[in-house]
Formats: sequence, structure tokens, C-alpha cells
Amino acid sequence: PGIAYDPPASGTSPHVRAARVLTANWTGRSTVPSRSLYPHQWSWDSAFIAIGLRHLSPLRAQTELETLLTAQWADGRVPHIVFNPAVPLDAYFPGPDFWRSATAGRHAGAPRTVQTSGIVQPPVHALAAWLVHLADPGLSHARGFLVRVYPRLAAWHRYLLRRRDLGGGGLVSVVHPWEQGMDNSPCWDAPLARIVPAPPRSFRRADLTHGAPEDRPTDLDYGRYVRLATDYRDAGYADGHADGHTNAYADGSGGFAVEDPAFNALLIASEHALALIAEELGTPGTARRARAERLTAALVERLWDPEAGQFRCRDLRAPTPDRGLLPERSVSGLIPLLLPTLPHPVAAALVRTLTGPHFSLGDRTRLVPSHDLRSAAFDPHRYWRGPAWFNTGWLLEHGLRTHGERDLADALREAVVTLADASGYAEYVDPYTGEACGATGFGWTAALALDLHH
Ligand code: 9YW
Repeated sequence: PGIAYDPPASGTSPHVRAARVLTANWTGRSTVPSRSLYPHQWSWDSAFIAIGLRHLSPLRAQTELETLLTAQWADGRVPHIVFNPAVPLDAYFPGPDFWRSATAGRHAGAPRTVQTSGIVQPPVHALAAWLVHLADPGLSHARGFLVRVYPRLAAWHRYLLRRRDLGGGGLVSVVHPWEQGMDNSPCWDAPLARIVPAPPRSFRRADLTHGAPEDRPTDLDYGRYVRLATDYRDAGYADGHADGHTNAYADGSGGFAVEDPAFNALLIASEHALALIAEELGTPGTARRARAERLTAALVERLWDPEAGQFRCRDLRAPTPDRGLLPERSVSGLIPLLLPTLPHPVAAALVRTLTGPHFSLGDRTRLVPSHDLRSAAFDPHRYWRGPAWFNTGWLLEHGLRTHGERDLADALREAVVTLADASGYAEYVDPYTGEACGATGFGWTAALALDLHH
């Protein structure tokens, strides 16, 4: 215990080190998730990064989101990657030459001036825009930040709600594991097993140049990711109708369509944020709040599993007549804890599951694992099959605090800040030991640690 005013030696405080990561990853208009592994702009990364960046520079945080939204398609979709033309083509796979947005995405309204992917990622953006606004309302008003982003965020949500309700029950579906953001989650093993992989020699993985193979998805996973993305692209990135090409389903999706709890919970949280933004702009937020409540009811009705004490993913392509809930327990099924209006028994059960034997928070694990510790598929080092990630930690910290679990929230906050710094702002960590995995100097790890440090 030192003197309170003793300033940390330059560069030695976690705050300074996190800020340095964000500065090193800033390109002038946006922030890369990782200089080595992910040298372009990623959609949900940018939303999380903006949430941390607002403490360093509200202007940069606004710019981060505006840059992403400039790449929005005319149909409202926000692409999961916006490519930096200055980065060599072979630095990341699949790159712009694979997605071919300008040509393959023509009918869906892909932008002409910038190259993007054609799939989406979780809609964290309206939530991020609201938090960024709150960091400096004066600057936000002066720049017309909310006035400019609001219509784009509204169009984004409209796209998801109108074109992606593939199950017809009011929830949004993802058509690729990359869309949900937890690429190789064991939840996808069953739905992916039905997909014929693209031949291994038809593509070259760039991720293995930077990442250890045992920390990354397998070649077989990649073959299936490539097949699904190729089919979607070759059908013109069309949703919602069969176009007679490669799409086998009347709703326009390929062989993969899943309703995921985290994706939908983030949409609901963002819809609540859009209501606040609407009100800040002098228009009513009532209709948006009502929609958020309808979505919350649909989430509980379609994905809640009372026996498991958590939400599950629904596989819309399952061969069973009930289009079944998937048996694997992912951290994704705990993320709805974020929602303030979740029925109380559901929230209470989620807290029990989080601290119980499957995730063991505060007991055997230091940060929430991405997957069920008791699953045969659990692997503490392989990407989304067990390691702890900092964005899910941040979301659950908020969820615990929202539902009055102050001690658990405080402990998780402390773990996020400490392990982020100790791991060199790693992409993900071993949930038991906190050992760094994947890339270091990772954007959202630094940003979210910075946010929780405040
Ligand atoms: C990939 C950038 C992205 C994240 C995803 C994560 C990973 C891309 O990296 O996907 O090539 O594997 O799974 O959630 O947005 O950080």
C-alpha cells in the first residue's frame, strides 16, 4: 500500500498499457482487432472497441462506428469485415477476392467504394453508439453524431428483423458460424456435420501463419466455413427468398440456419439503446421498447431451457420435426443475463448456472469459459471451445450488475482487468490459469478492460 498520489511510472499502469494497444491498432479511421491475425475492420470488434475508446478519445470512438456504418449495404446489412485496401491480399483469408462484394453483392446493395464481406456479426452497434454518446454528449451534439448514425442503425435492425427471421418465430437467425462470432463453438458441430466441406486445396488459410494450430479451428471446420460462405455468395447474398441457384431452402438460407441466444440478446439490448437514442433526438422510443419486449418474450419462449438453467441454440435445419434445441451448453446461452427485463426466475437460474459446475465462475475458473467445462468437446485452449474471452466477460459483468449480483460482478470486473493486463491483452485465455492464447495486443480485450477500469 503506497501513497495514494504516487503516480505510476510511465507505461507501467494497466490503463496506459491498454491505451497503447488501442493506439497501436488504430489505422486513422478505425481499429484492427489484431495487427497480425486480423488486419481489417471487424463489425462487432469495432462496437466493443468503441466502448473502450470513448474513454481515451470520444472523437475516435465516434469515427470508429461511423467508418463501419459507411460500409453498410443498401439492404441494411452491416458487413462483418470492412477491408483495408492497403493490406496485401494474402494477409487474411477469406479476403476481398473471396467475398467479391461489389459484384456478388450488387443486388443486395453492396457499396461501390469499399470492399466488404457479405455476412454479418452480432448487432452490438446501437448499444455502443449510445455509450459513446454518453461519454461526451457535447461533442456528440456538435458533430451531429446520433442524428447521422440513428437512421443507419435503424436500417440495420430492420434488415435483421425482416430478412433474417428464418424460423418465423420473431427471432433472428445466423446463416454462418462466423456471423454469430464464436466460430468453432461445439454448438455448431451437429449443424456443420451436414455441410460438405470445400476441398482443402481449394483455399489457403492465412490464420495459421500467425496462430498456433492447436489454438485455432481445424482444417475440416474451415472447409465447411468456406462451403457455406461460397454458397451464400454465389446466391448473391440473397435472404428471404429462393432464387433458383445454389440455395436449397425456401427462406433463402443455405444449409446452416441457427437461432442463437447471444446474437438475439445483443439485438434486444441494442433495440433498448435505439429507444434511448430516439428519445434523445426528440422522437418517441415507445415502439422500440415494445419491440424489445416482444423479442425478449420470443427469446424465452423459443430458446429457454428450464432444465438446463440456460438458453440454447435452435438448429432450424435439424432433421427432427421440432427443429430442435442443440444439446451443447455455450456461454452464448448465458449472455441474455444482460437484459434488464428478463423474467426474474430466468435471471436467477442463469446466475446459478454461471456459478455452478458447468461454468464454475468464482470457484474453479477465473474468467467465464466459452463452453461447458463438463462437455466432452471442452478444450481450454481451442478458440471458442473453452477458452475465456473478454467480450463475454464484459457482457456478463453487466448482466450480473443489472440483476443485483454486486459481489459477483465486482469479482468478474477485477478478473477481466487483471487477466487482460497480465496476458498482454490476449485474444483469449485459459479459463483456469489465465494463460494467454491466440494473438496478444487484441483490440476488444484492451478496450473492454479500459472500460471496466473506469
Ligand atoms: C476469424 C476478429 C474476429 C472476431 C470473431 C472471432 C474471429 C475471424 O476474429 O473470427 O478469421 O477467425 O471468432 O468473433 O470478430 O476479432
